[in-house]
Amino acid sequence: MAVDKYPSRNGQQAQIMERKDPVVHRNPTFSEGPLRKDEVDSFEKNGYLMFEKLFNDDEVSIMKNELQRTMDRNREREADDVIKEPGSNEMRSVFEIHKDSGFFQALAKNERIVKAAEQLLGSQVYITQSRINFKPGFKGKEFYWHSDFETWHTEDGMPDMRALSCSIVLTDNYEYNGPLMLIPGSQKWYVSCPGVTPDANYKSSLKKQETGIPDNDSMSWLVDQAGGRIDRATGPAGSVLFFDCNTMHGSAGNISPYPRSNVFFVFNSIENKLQDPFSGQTPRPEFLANRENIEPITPNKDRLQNFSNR
Ligand code: 6CS
Ligand code: FE
Repeated sequence: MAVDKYPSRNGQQAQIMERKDPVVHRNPTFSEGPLRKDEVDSFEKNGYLMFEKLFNDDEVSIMKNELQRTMDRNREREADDVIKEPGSNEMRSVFEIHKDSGFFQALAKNERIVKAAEQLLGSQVYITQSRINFKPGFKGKEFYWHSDFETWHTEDGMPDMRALSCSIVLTDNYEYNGPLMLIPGSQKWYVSCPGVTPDANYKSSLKKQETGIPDNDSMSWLVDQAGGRIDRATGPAGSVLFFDCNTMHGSAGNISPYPRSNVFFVFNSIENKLQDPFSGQTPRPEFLANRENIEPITPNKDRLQNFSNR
């Protein structure tokens, strides 16, 4: 098995280690991307970058319509890729949407987001995971603090930190409807988590993550290194957040009447394909971690209107 640069959940105590990979993988072939130098530098420093209204109101209304169709199609479906909120039958997430409808397939290839991902990751990219998070009003529960990479490395065998999430905000995100919170600069540190991974952990972790979460001391240390700052991804529908795979993030429950729905695409470098999980366990299912028929994305310029089902 490959050397484990980022051990975690191996029965040891929690530990903070330095990141061993660059945050921005600068590559002259992809440096002419859509992001300005100050935007690239800001992503490198903070571990995330938000664009207000990267998609306009017409595009957002198409996306919301598709979101509703996805919800309606999946509501009665008992399947592993449809996740319900803990303690209720409300929908929490639907996975693998980039293979589902023609619309989300096209959105995942939209050049506005793909070219930014290529520029930051310094290579062609593919989608390793996608999902919609619904965060319904009143009933949407929290996502506890975590680094996505910690899970993707340990449970999915993602070798290096060379992936990022692109979250397209489909409802206005306020301080009070459970927006994503991020710790600036946390992407530079890897929190090796205590405990071991239970078998088939994903069956419970997608509702409520209890393994692969930082201990309180490491979490406090990360917030201290950020000067006590915890940032929030608030903004109008159509805004897009890019965040590094190792940025520490989480979100609180939503007791407001307003849902907080997002589409997530996780872009991984084509040079960072999944291997065997570093936990030594069997790989998670394809709907969470794509391994089959991996091809780099060809960015698509087409208008989203062309793919709408309306
Ligand atoms: O287990 C996973 O892959 C997912 N879980 C969380 C809480 N965030 C990232 C990812 O979608
Ligand atoms: Fe996450």
